[in-house]
Amino acid sequence: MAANSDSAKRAAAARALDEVRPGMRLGLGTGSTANIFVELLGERVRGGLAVRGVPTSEATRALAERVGIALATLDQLPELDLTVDGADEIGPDLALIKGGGGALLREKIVAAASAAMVVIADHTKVVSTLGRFPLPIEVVPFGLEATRRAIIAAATALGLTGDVRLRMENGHVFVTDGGHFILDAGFGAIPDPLALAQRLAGIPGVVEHGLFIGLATKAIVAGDGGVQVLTR
Ligand code: ABF
Repeated sequence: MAANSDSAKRAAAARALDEVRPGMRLGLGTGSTANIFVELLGERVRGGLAVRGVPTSEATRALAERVGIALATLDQLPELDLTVDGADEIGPDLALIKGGGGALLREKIVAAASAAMVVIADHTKVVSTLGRFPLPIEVVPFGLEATRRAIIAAATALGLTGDVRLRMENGHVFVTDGGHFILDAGFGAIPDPLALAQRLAGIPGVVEHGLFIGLATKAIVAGDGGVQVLTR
């Protein structure tokens, strides 16, 4: 059915629209798959569907405004009904790696404020063990090298090794919407994501990491075989 990645993303995004009810307060994700969802949602809104959205990035804010979705801040709507977002990897129990797009901090805050989180993706994102995709870790610029070493030490304690690299973009350090940097940690397979998440959360310079554990309630995954719904 979904012959390529784009049509798979579209199929997953379209299926996620079935989760949306009138009056819902929605978290709006970031990335190319979430963008398709926002565009499709915009079509529904222009057809009369009343919802309010909280964007997870400035990029999503701009897109959602353009397609006519009524927006609010998370302070105005601190409890959301549903967040629909993409992911870089979907592992067992719907544990995720997110942050390839650099929006992981707002994405996690918004997901945590939502009663449900639906992940939309093409089937290539589903893995049996997280870690093929380098783990994004958002850090404060102050003490960057000390924080980087603390991350390596935390991983080493769990038997994980690999490069931890500062994310660059067009020859400049990538800066998040929150004014932080991102370290991409290529640890390879992460057999115990919770243990790593707990250790990373204990490092002072780490603002947030891209392991989303216990947040996704459903994943809608599309590929050549059609659309599949995964639950925890
Ligand atoms: C966001 O966008 C991120 O958390 C993730 O890094 C990325 C996925 O993007 P895409 O849908 O373009 O693959 O969801």
